[in-house]
Amino acid sequence: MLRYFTAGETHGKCLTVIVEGMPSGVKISIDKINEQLKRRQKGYGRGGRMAIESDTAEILSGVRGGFSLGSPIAIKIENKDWQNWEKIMGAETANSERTVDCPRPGHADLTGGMKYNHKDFRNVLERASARETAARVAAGALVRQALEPFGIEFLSHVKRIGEVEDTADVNETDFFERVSESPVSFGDETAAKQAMEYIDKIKADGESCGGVVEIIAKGVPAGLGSYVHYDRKLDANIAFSVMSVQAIKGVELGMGFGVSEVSGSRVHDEIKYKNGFSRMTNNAGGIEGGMSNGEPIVVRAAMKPIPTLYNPLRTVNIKDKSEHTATVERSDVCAVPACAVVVESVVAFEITKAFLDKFSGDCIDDVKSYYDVYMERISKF
Ligand code: EPS
Repeated sequence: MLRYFTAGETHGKCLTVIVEGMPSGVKISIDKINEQLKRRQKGYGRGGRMAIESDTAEILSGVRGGFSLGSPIAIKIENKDWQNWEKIMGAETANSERTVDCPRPGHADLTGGMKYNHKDFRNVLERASARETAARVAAGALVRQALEPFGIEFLSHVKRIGEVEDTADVNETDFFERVSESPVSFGDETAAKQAMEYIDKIKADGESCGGVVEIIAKGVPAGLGSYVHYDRKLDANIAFSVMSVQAIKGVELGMGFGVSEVSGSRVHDEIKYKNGFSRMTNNAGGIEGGMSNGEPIVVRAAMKPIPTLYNPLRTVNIKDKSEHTATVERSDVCAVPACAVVVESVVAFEITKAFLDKFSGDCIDDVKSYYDVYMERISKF
């Protein structure tokens, strides 16, 4: 079973991720991991930190000569900012500079402090920070390489930033090229301009903003996941992993909440047959009964505004319980384009996991054999 663990604090020495369950013989490119890490660092509205970091993966184990060994794969991403924080964050000696006393509304600070008995909220925020998502992107970028020979690809874009929606059609031929060049990962240039003006205004007001991201997985064969086991349902596992991303407050598949507003005939995708089964529409977002149905998998996620406001909200000082404004930490005004890359990565991880569960094998050649037999059988169904 494919799984991963991350370790690391935002201003600690480095981030680490251990991925376990990759079959042997998968061709691994470190450049492909670094490409995704670079994508995650981009986006209009980010704070000062991204100018300091240039996230790069170092593979410490589990890969030899460009191929996975079947053993756990450990990846390290250095925090360049560590040199500015060593005295504050050191494992053996740490001083009390930069203590955080006034928890930010909307952040893990207060409840995390109560739960782990940390009176300095820095001990919470250092781990709760979205910096950890760099490790998750590395994990996703690593494992999705196992799916490349099977023609499965993952795409993402930003659908909304605060009040500004991108209404461009994802099916336009050059849509994702425009997205990759857009500072806000929009397909429509006019809307992108409006989104950037919106971010400027939000920043000037000492505010932050969220948005909606959309992920599309293409080439996923029918039958990943399960209708039999609640805990193997593909939509359930995707929703879990997306919801586990920092700042995500909502997840939708296909039509999502829209299914509640119209009658059944306008929701359910009619079936046709031409060299195999397909659907006439894709309101289900590629998943029916907890299983992929062969159509593209479409996932949307809502990101809340980042809780650090330069014009801070009211809170209470932990020391004397007096009314106070929240502590201001350096942060991003808008990280929605980065969030799209993170959600794309966790969706890629989940789909790779479901793929390797279905076509389970210790080496990629066995996986390929099981895949071929299955595809041959369902092509004649
Ligand atoms: C982030 C690094 C962090 C934040 C951001 C994401 O760096 P720093 O705290 O040093 O500025 O910019 O995290 C948050 C917005 C948050 O609320 O934790 C990154 O690498 O993406």
